[in-house]
Amino acid sequence: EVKMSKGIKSADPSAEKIIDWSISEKIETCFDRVEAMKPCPIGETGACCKMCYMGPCRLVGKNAEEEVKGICGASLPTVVARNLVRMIAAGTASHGDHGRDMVFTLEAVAKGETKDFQVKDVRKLYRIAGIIGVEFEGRPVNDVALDVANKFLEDFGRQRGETNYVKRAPQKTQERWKKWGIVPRGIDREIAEAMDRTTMGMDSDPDSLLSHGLRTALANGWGGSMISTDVSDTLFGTPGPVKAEASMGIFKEDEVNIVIHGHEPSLAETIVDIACDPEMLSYAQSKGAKGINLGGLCCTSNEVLMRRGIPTAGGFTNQELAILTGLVEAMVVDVQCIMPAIVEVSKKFHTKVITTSEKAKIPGAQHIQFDEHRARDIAREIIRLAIDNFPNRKAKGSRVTQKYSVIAGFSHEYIEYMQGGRWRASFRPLNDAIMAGRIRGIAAVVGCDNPRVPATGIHKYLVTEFIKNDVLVVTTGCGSQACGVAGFLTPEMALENAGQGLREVCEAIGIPPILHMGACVDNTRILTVATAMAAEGGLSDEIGNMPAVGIAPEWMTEKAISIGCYFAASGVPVIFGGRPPSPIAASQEVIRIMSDVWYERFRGCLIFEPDPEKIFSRTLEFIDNARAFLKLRKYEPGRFGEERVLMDMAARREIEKAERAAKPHIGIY
Ligand code: MSK
Repeated sequence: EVKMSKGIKSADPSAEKIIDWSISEKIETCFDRVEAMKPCPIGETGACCKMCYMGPCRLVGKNAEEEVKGICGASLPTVVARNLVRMIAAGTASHGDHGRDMVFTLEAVAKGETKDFQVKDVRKLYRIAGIIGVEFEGRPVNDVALDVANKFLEDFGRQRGETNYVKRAPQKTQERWKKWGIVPRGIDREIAEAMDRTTMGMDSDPDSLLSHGLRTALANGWGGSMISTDVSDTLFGTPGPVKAEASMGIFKEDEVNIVIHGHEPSLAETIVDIACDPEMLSYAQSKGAKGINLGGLCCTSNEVLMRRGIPTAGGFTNQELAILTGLVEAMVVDVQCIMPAIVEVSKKFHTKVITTSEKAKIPGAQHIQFDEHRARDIAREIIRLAIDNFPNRKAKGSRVTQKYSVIAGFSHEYIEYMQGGRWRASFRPLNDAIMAGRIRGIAAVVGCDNPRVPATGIHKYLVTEFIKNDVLVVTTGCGSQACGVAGFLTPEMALENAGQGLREVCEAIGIPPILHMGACVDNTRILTVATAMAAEGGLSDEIGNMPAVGIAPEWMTEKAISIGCYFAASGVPVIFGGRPPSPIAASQEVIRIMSDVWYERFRGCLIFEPDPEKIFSRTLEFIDNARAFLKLRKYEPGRFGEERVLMDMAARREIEKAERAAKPHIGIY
């Protein structure tokens, strides 16, 4: 029997209200199960080896790091490293599979096999073609699209060489990858090798294992995920600023509410189109509804929020709660981060859960297989089903009315555009603002929300503290929804909360202090922005050493681990928060490699820090250390602009010496 939750479970007020109601109604959610299910104390630190059936071996006890071995003789660092590498492989596989599906859709469009999609953003297609060496001048769009699709498909199965997008990284970053042997070859090859290396009797050197983990993660960041973002932009349009709404209050009493949830945009985009069809509207009216209202969850939500302004009901932990409003006629899910529990919750209401991918079926759900060759027919079938379900809605449910405005849609291209218009687009103003100290640095606050902590709470705390301290925040995935449902994604947020320097920059450019950059695959937009900033000059000439930090405050998926590792390998210090301990907590050697050794080699690292205040202070330490390394003016709130006084080298050295003397060395833990 599951003990019902008490106390604060979510920092999203609308979610908290619904959770309270679920407790009173005795409807179980993840917030109850998380209390009942204590984590395995061996598995949660990475100390359990189940790579063969002589075990599972538990590498615990006094001096386990040195003295305890598995039956095959594997040491604790070996086991912890192997477990982490398998997480990276799984995360890379998820994003890679997503990317592959997007390429298949592009291929179908290019071959004329589907009329339901087209290349919407030809400029973006040409931009990609230029990067990967596909001739585009004077050629039919679909011929270019087919060559691009074929080149990307090679990236999945390539056995030797480099993934196409490796060359996008700054030269110096690539050199580090070459030096340490982690340039990714093919996406599937790195995943397969990760599984092979980590099995019983294979690689038992933790450093060697973790290096391959980084190679696999890079196959995600500069492979599967980046391909996914670029192909989605090509097919559905590159995002620009768009206004929308967020919170569970987006659902409408008098309309058919359809939730789109998961990660892939293809079906969701089609549902958005078909929902606007007058024929569908009149069908909804014939059933007593005033209209059709779409709302999103998780990263499918981010996809259609960024491009179409479709409102969001929030992130991962809100999925059961959306059904508990009693207002959802259909929850349409595609892939990844879908709790099977939604089917159980839906049985208490009239909601129909519809799975659409053969890769993500749920017992008890209705399955309607998506096929990009007949996307519009499938979308029509799903919307009709939801409309037919509208008369079955019962009075029962926890209604929420409050909702917040959201500005989203900050793609790489738009961030570039907003700093100079179409013809003079650049990253100069952003670099200048950082050099001047108006912007102290950049924090990417991204990733999942997690019921093991007050969900979305660490996100909210960190982003508000960062902007107060003139740190520009970029966000993706459920992190962006945590900000959205708190009302943080508006320019007004800057006026009320940001430090003076950041506020002035936001007002001058007309942006919020927290930039919503998309879904979890779109973390790659952050990589390309960092690359462009390196190319612009004045800061670091590689991604490493930039005054920028990546943070996943409430991470929980294997995808998050893969993302954290590709950021680390690209040169970004990364901090993972949430509940202690960590999946590497059992081994000091693995902790050392992922912090000190990786930092030495790549200027990035992945550290786990559960205390939100320490995450905050350590982020500022990384940023200030990077500023000092780059010999930028020391950040002081409200004091900027004078850096334009030209200093000779002797004067710079004096400043540097004084700063070094004033600041104790802050090491990497
Ligand atoms: S959906 S991976 S809970 S960000 Fe991309 Fe959210 Fe994390 Fe899933």
